[in-house]
Amino acid sequence: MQQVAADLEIDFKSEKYKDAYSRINAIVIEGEQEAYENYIQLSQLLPDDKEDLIRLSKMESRHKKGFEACGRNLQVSPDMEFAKEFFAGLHGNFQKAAAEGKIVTCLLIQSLIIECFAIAAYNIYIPVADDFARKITEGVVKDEYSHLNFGEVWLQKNFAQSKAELEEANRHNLPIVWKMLNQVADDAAVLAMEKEALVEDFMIQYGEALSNIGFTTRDIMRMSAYGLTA
Ligand code: Y39
Ligand code: FE
Ligand code: FE
Ligand code: FE
Repeated sequence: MQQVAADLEIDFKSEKYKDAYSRINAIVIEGEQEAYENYIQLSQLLPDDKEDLIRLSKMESRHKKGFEACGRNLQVSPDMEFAKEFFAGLHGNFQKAAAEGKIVTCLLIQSLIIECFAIAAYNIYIPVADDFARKITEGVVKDEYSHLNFGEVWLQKNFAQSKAELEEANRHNLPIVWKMLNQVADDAAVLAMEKEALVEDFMIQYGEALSNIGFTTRDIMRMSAYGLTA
């Protein structure tokens, strides 16, 4: 049974909650900003999909504004320095891939890994969020499914020539996600978001995405095992 904020009597005004929120809120704001930039960069790498990708980038910048409002609503100032550091690994790998024109790697990092991370985090957050943040997050998560879908459709169409690069990019980037989850677990717990629930939801989304793209169950098992011990 999913616990809800009302049953847990979460004190959104406590110093402990606000302290944890200053980092989680910052992560989400920084994530949305980087997602905005990543889709702009992808629009330059994929001229045929330019309009769609620009549209996605605009959604990301709206998400950022929504989450900034969530922080203000709780009178929390987001710790942006922490958040930049938190994303540094995936950010660096995306930048490196973009510079080398490795579109498949860029799509795996942003449209599969980061979108699945966002979907898991927002799904787990919604039932335990304050009323203001819940409404914002419900709107945002619908968009994130459409971003994941963009990546799935593109990679499914180009599966044969992308498969090897996807496996390589998975091997380099999935361990980073587990490190990020471990880093944020204590703060997430203060917000009544359990690490086990985050991991479960992430693996369901990511596994489904890999399956939709064309990987076999056997491939997915093998790919999912990377970095689980990170
Ligand atoms: O595509 C997007 O909008 C993704 C950038 C946003 C990522 C949000 C990352 C959320 C991780 C939060 C971890 C909280 C437990
Ligand atoms: Fe977003
Ligand atoms: Fe997104
Ligand atoms: Fe390698």
